[in-house]
Amino acid sequence: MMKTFKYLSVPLLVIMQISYGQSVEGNVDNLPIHEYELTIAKEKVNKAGKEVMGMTINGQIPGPTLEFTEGEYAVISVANNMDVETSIHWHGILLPNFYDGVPYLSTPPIEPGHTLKYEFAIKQSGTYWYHSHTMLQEQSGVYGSIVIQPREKSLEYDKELVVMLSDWTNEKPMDVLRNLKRGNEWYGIRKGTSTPLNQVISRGALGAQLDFWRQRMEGADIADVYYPAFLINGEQKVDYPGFQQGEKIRLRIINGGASTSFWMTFGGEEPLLVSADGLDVVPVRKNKTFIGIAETYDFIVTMPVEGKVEFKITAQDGSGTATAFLGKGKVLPAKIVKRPDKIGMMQKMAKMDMKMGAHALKYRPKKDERFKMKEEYGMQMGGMQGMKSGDMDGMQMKDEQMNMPKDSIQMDHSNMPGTDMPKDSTGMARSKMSGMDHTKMTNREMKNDDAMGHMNMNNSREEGTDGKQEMDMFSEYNYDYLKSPEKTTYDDNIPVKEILLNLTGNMNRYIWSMNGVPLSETDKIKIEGGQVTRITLNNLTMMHHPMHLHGHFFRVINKNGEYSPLKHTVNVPPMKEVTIEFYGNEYGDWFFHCHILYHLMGGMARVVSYDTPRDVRMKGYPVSKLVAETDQFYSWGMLDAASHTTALNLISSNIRNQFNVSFEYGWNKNLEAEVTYERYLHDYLRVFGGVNIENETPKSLDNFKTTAVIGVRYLTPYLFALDARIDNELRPRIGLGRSIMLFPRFSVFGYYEYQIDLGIVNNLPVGKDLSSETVWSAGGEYMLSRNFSLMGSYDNRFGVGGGLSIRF
Ligand SMILES: [Cu+2]
Repeated sequence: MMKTFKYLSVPLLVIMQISYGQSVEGNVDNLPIHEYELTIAKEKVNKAGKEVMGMTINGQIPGPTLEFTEGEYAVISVANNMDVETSIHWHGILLPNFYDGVPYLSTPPIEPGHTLKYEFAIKQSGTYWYHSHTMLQEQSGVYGSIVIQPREKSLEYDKELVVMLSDWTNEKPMDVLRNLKRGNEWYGIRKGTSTPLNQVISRGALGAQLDFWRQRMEGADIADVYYPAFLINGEQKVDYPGFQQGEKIRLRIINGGASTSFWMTFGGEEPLLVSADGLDVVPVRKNKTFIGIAETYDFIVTMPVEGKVEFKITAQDGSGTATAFLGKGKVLPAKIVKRPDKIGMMQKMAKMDMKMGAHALKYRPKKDERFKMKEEYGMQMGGMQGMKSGDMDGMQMKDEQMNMPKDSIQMDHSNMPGTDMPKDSTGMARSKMSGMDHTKMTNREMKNDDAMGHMNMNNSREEGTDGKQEMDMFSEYNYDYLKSPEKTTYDDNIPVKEILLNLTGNMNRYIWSMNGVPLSETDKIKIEGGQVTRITLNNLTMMHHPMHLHGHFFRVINKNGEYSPLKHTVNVPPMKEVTIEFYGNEYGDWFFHCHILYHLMGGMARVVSYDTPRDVRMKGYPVSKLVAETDQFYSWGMLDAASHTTALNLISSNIRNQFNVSFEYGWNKNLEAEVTYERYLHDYLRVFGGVNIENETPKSLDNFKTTAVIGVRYLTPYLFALDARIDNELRPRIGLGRSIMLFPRFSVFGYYEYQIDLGIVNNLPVGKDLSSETVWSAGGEYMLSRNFSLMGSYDNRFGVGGGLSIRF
């Protein structure tokens, strides 16, 4: 009975299973028990040339592979030997809500010194993984793989190898997030992915840059964090010499990266992609393949007669690679994936007339503006009248991606049920259409290319491509190569609930949300058992978001129609729309979130709720604690120690609130200190109030003047920071500041401030004794490291000087 999970297209059986509570699990008493013990501890580890504190499972990173057979009953004890709470989430596993492992939502956290026993029936097979769902612990090493063998083997191969991919930082993950929150440019500089103005201009992209700046965007973005190492099974380079010629090796590849998606390439002959997110797909020969964060893909690699096969992963932004070798002898190299051209992407996007800058933090979070938002922002269809983005996807067909004409899949599905496909020795479904005239298809493709010639947007012309241009700059990310061997559709009679989620984000403040509302300001998404929930994910940001739904497999609607694949994680490319749908056969509350950990912590998450009574065992573990993790205060400071002035700035900020303390002391003994509290009305606008102390009066520098100030701060189009205020003597003041990176590491900045003293409070007639004051400064900053910069500036009060800026 439990086998039905895989093919939710059998609605009758599924409906019969719906009865909330434990009964969904059926009788588990007779299942063979398979036990594991895991211990999570803090330990010194060296993954990237430096010994730092990491978090290990049973003393290792990644943790051990948990192996099961479908039909067993898993009992996994997780002991917490750390001084902080932890948790384990079983990613992609269908299990009772209580054991899903999201602390405070479905499962209690594992307190320091405590052990939690997770137990569930294994109702599926395939490649999955597990990881901590507490804060950023996954980045520190709390992840491992799960392999579940099917009751009956569906694929033929000789050996298998788990391949766990991840990213590694030597920094404390919370420091990484703090640096993202403060907008530190260092990570981009460090990995060479920043796009300073000199490069933009030399590429003739100033117009595009201005277009981006006008919409308050710095540029096209791919990945935010600098990683000194990317890992395969915990190593930057790893050898598996034990495979013999002719053997078929099933690679079970899992992306356990905290914020890195990868391009995978293989040396030797084209590998056979056989499964995605744990479930079998119609096998397809495919080499260069994208793996989003938290996805899993299984490939069967046939060992060559001679040499060892290189398996290479390249971080999506081209900032690093890792390699595994299978076999012995001469290396059969994997294709090199070129670094994406961010300036080129920006130019193309500017040309496509994309409307950016949708709010990541709306003014009125409770007001439903989803559809307005979708209409206003995103891909504007000006340049491609009458075409839907889906059409665009469907039109690109790269030969290298498949050994089967994709086009044919669009034909009448009823004629080609997947089960009718004969299987060859590798278990590959040999398509009836594989003999189809391939040249003809190529001609058609080329015709499409011609028709759309003006929007050819091949942004990564990697080696091995025959130079064919792509329609759409993100088409290489679509899932059209994934086809379920079975129909995945639901019965027409089942009611469908449609949900629109615009994916929104703000790089300046590193706030991530959906529909402009972060997790901390929203209610649960109510869904119903016995219904189909169809979610349209409309990405209005410049980043990819790998969206993961707990406890369910959803259909990712692609060109394969009724045979669209089932997945647990779907990558949504920038400015693209992806529709997923799933059948409600669960109970409880499930997390739905972006699997970039830093985006999840930034608020890009929702609770999907069947609105069933909360498990009594969750008493004392309020969900508000989970929500609060996404709305923490982050604090940072900066000290300028220069020959002409000393300045100190301290900021503490969560999503809506910010505290600022600033202190400035010039060589002429001018002193100004200010404490303000500000409230973000939306991403770009905040109101503030506070106290200002200044000794800078025309008559005497010993005379301190304390004033109360209120005002607004606003991030203008073209990214100017505007500060407009008035003090209790009714003196208005306006300030404007901007910083631009001219060269790698080198930025210029300018600040202008104008204050008028109308003398109103002193009861002088307006116009009499009117004085004004102008303050301005301009300078440059050269970043030495994440925390240090050399700076020099001219200030109209203090003159010329230079010194050191320290970020802490
Ligand atoms: Cu994201």
